Amino acid sequence: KESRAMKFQRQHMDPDSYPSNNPNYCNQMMRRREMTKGSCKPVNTFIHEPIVDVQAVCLQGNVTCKNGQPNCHRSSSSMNITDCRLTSGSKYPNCVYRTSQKERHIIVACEGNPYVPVHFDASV
Ligand code: T3P
Repeated sequence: KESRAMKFQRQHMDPDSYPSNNPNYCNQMMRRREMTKGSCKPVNTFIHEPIVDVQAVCLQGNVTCKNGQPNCHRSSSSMNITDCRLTSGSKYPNCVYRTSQKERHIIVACEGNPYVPVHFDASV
């Protein structure tokens, strides 16, 4: 079974593609990473940084998560990310996304031993 840590990697990690200006990036990646099965996931962020650097965020500044839980962490450095947002006219199974490149601090929730990212909370 897929662990929460593995799911985070599937949904949010893309270390090897440097933010390209491919307007189809999200349409391709949201499908390839299985976030368009059953429904179109409305918002999803991919992180273009080495996995070790993203795992290290769990040791960085502790912040409260949007849902009130205490286990979120804000990256001390800004990171290269791509936000994928479902377009308003898009109808399942045709999931159409807007792709936007950003450089932001990320906020992730961490869990377990080892203490690793399991949820992407926000970028700031
Ligand atoms: P997950 O918990 O699987 O990481 O908040 C609902 C989902 O939207 C959550 O999925 C994270 C995702 N999300 C992003 O990926 N980027 C964002 O900037 C925000 C606000 C949410």
